[in-house]
Amino acid sequence: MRDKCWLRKKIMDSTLTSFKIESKDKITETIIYEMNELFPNCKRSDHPSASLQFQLITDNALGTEGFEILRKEKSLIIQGNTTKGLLYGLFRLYQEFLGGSRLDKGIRSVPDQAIRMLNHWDNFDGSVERGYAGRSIFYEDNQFRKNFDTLREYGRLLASIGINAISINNVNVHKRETYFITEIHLSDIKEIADIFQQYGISTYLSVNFAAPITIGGLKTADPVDKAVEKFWKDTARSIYSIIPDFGGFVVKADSEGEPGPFVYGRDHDDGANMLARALKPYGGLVIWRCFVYNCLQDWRDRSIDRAKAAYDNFMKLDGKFESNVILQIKNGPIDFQVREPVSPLFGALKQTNQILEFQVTQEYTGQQKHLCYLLPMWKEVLDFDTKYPVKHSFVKNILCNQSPNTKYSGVAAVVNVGIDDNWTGHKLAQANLFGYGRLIWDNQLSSETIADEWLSLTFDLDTAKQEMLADILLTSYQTYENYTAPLGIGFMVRPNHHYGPDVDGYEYDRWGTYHFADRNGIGVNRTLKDGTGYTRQYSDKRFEEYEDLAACPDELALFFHHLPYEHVLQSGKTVIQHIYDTHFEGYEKVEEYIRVWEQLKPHLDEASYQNVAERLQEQKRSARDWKDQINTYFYRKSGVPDDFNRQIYS
Ligand code: GCV
Repeated sequence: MRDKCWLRKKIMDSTLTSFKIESKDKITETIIYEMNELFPNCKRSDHPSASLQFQLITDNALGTEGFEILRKEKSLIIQGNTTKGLLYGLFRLYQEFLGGSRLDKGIRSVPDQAIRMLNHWDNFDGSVERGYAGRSIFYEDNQFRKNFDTLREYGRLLASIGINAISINNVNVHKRETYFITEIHLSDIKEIADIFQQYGISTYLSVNFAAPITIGGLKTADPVDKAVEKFWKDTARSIYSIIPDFGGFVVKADSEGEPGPFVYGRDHDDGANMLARALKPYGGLVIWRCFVYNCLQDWRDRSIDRAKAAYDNFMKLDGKFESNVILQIKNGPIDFQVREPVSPLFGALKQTNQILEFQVTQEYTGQQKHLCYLLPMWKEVLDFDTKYPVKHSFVKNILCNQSPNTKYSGVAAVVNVGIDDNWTGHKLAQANLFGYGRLIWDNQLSSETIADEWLSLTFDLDTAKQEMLADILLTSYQTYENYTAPLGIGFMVRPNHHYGPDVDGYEYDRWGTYHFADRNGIGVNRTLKDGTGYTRQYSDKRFEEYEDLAACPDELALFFHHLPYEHVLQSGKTVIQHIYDTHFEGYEKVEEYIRVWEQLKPHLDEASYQNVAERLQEQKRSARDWKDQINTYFYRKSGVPDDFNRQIYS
């Protein structure tokens, strides 16, 4: 029995008795199904006096996805311009009812971000790259699972949090998945796309730029080659003849071994635009990732800075892309570390459609063995002020305002879902999936509100106990940061699988992720003055802040500066004492989480209790490793003792 997550409760005592929808399409049928599921007392009726009515209206301000819920005496009315809007309204109504609201004031809601996407890194063999919740929900053993009930439940979960786009295969497209765009597999993909479409979700495929060679029999994938162009045009025609509402392509090119236009001396606009022209007649989009960097770096060469790569590669192309190309930009310049500055492309790109990319799957944040509620991090990114001299200079506004086509902007995230019964491995990691959807629909929601919403939909706790659990969620991101890599430094993880500490694991490797710790200090000098010059990729005001050590925020001090261990941070602590303190605090906090979870045991269902209890023990074991390895490493390097004489192994 799969976990129904936040949609587990039916409203039995609902006053709703009947409903009517004035249109007929796939989403309408889905609404009817949902009505029966969520409000079992509802019956279909043609009486306009029904106590819940769905009305298709014309109200431009609601757009294609917004809704309004109104109360008129005893009746509730959900209005929208489209059935998709009505569907979102229905899920919202459900949530509000469970939250105890009778909706006397009504609700009007329009999503803040147009594209609200999830990216699966699932492979046809059933494995999931950076997946921590079991195997793929789509594939096993190079076959489609065809487990449509699961997919329907998944579509339903995603619609309930407002997701409207999904890519269903890994951006690292291996040989077998390259064939997804051929007739061999398109009918299977259509079955998946049809299910998602009923929930208002468009399906995308990741494609391999070298497909013209690997499956097209051509000698080249050069984007200006006529035969290559024809290959992609024919491919697009064939896809849309089978899946008319296909979303488009997601592309990782010239990155970590994936092929791309650089091979042919072309640039990324050449590659993206060629694909875009093939999809354009059908309304398809090309989502082109900016995660392009040199992954064969020589650690001896201090002049290369991986952080600069995305900006260096794409800034010069601003304004050169076809109207249906969207650049997808990771939230930070490196790779989903627990702490990074916001990518300098936000605010700088002014004439390019853009999507921000988060990672819900916890590759670098504890791999769903550790609790790490990521909403506070995502809020910081969306609320980050780029300080460019424009009216709305926050990332959340820039995504839309600086995309030439506002409909082609938004947020995407690598999802944390697998075939595990509870979808996310760690039960509490469901909060990240739920919260991601809620936050990108409504950018004003706080991490606290989202935690409360999720907790009250998911557990049956009284207010005091729910607060205890909310406190665990809300402090968990800071806790994780505390016991792992300090002050924005990143990548002190074990190579390849990225779990557990290994301070020098990447230090002499080719990936460009170094901390440069020696006996005097640690950190990467990225200043313009005498470092890599990365700071100059930001707006003038942000440049000045990051360049100047006295102004640079503590949490990013080592990302931007190489500092002596005895340097005093703005907090008043030295770098080395900060490292010791945060590592002891982080570990102790995990011990506290275990105590709180034990107190909550009598009030939790057995499966959830066990699931989290086991993982908290692993988190404690791993946090202890982190604490002791990091503290010992820096004690050995610096020779500076802890002010409080706590145990550090030497
Ligand atoms: C899908 C990181 C991950 C890779 C991932 C890559 C990406 O490097 O470790 O597994 O590849 O990001 O975002 O493309």
